[in-house]
Amino acid sequence: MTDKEKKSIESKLLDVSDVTICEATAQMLTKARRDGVEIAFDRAATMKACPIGADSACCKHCSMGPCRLNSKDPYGKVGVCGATIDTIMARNFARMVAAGSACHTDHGMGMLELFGEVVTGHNQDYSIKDPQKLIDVAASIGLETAGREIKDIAIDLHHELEKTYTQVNGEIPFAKRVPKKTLETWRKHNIVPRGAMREIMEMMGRTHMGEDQDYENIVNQCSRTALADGWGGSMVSTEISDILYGTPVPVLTEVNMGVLKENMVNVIIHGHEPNLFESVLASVNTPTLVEAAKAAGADGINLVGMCCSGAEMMSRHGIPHAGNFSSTEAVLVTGAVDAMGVDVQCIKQGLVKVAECYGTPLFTTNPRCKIEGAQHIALDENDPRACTDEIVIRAISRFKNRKYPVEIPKLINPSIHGFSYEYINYMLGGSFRGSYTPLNDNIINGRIRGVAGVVGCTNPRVKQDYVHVELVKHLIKNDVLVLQTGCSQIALAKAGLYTPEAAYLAGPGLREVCETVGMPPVLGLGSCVDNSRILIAASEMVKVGGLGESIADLPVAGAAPEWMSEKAIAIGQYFVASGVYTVFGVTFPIITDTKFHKLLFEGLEERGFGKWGFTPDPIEMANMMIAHIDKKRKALGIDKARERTLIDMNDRRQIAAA
Ligand code: SF4
Ligand code: MSK
Repeated sequence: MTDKEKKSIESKLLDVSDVTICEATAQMLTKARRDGVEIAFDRAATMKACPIGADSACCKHCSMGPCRLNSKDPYGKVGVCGATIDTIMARNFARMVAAGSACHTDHGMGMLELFGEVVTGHNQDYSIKDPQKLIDVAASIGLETAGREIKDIAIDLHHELEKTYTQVNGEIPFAKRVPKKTLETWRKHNIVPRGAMREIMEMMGRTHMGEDQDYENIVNQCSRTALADGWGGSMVSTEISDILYGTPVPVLTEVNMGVLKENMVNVIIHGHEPNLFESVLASVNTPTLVEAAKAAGADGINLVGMCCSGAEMMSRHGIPHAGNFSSTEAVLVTGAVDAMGVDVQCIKQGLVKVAECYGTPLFTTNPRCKIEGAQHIALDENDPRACTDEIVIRAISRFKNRKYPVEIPKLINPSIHGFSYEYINYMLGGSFRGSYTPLNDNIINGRIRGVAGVVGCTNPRVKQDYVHVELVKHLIKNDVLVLQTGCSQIALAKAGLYTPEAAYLAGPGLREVCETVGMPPVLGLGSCVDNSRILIAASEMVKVGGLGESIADLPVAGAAPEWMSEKAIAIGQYFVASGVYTVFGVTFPIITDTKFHKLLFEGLEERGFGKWGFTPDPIEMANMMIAHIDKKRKALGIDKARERTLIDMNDRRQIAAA
């Protein structure tokens, strides 16, 4: 690169303080620039997003195109085949839903396949760790459990859950968990998923050139496909992971890049499926490997997670977490990572180059996700240790021969995670009367204004973590209890909100509840497939009573403030189809003042579902969600209770001051 070219790139780079509020990532981005290494923040600055694509105003579904419509005058022209802007945007959106749902569903199907191998005795490397969860899941879909052997229930459960993926007609098994009125709405619109493979296949076929060209009809199938993910592929994945590896309960852990240790062999696992990580956990605790690390001069082996597999292992085992999606390249810049193992999803190809610059071996482990330039060691689930021991051995060797100076940001946040649906049940009601009744009661009496799910990615096109943190702070200040998954919870953990002490940031009602129970005002439920836990919690709130008959009646809202992936769009659509108002930030692939926009942002709600919202501003986002929660409180007739509660609090203070 010439000096002139270098200068031109440098002039486009943003100030580090403008791209992230994560101090550790900022420190590493500064170091990367010093070292002449490029990471995603700098690539985002020099790669201008295509404005036509950002508006979803182009189609490349056939070779008569690609056709570009004018987002300033969307009805001014049509594609060569005659496709209108609404058809084009709906088809593009639908294919994002299909791709996102396919990712989660593929993950879930892999988990179920492993479960099948375990229950039939063909796999001895994994086992059923939570038989009670197995019984509960089986009972929830109507299987007989009383007096039966665990193995027999497990075989039936495996057989039944396979329908989630392969069934051609009928309703997926977890439709039985959906509140009655919500299910009636789905049936009325013919969107109860049959099986994920069928829905995704139909979605892809219907969005081919010359097939479904009615945007409303396309959106209907979008909902059906997304529901096959949320109440199907993702939910099976969560439930089977709990059965095989244990249902999370709150655990104190540490988050941020300071969890890396200069004097230890640092191994990072990044991706989504727990199978790899669970096996690495066994490897790093193997005495011979620990001895080998010590013989190489290390104090031991330090296993650390990132992104969603990190979030899952943090929730289940308290494994420290080094950072979210936007920090995965930055962490390599520390020079302290002795090996990074990845499986599937959200693995940036840019990792290869950064890893090379710092001499870190980067291993892909899943045949579905190889990356040019990375070393592939396949994880065979019938012999997982062959792969994971090798990763650890290579990490020890890299530690012994470390060539690069190590700079680890000295930042660590203590953090409590692992609030599964089951634990929330227990936490609120105790062992004898575990239930969501106290939650509903506190919503009805107004101490808790409502519940928000704040989830999803970080995105180098917006200041990392900033929108998540400001949004959540504003929500809890207004007495909204926040449930989180995925990379979003890591942003809040780094901001120090995952401790009971953070309740001081909450409004008086939520603070009182948090202090009584001893919980943080923000609860982490796991990885992005674990959004299914939020769906189950919402169903339980309906079942307990007092807050309406369907999920659409609940005073709840959702947000993905810094989303980037197609999986996030699939998640958003299954929340909307389930009845939840869902607001996205960053950008939204749509043109306002079109029929398609009106359908997503208004029409779906009129049909009994939730609806989409959009704003890049965190405070506006919080206010939109709070306004929706208040609208639902009013419809339920519980708005007055909240007014009284707040007046009571002020009254009490005034009385005390008098
Ligand atoms: Fe153009 Fe129609 Fe082909 Fe799309 S399907 S590229 S709008 S001709
Ligand atoms: S990893 S999908 S960046 S949450 Fe699930 Fe994070 Fe989003 Fe990937």
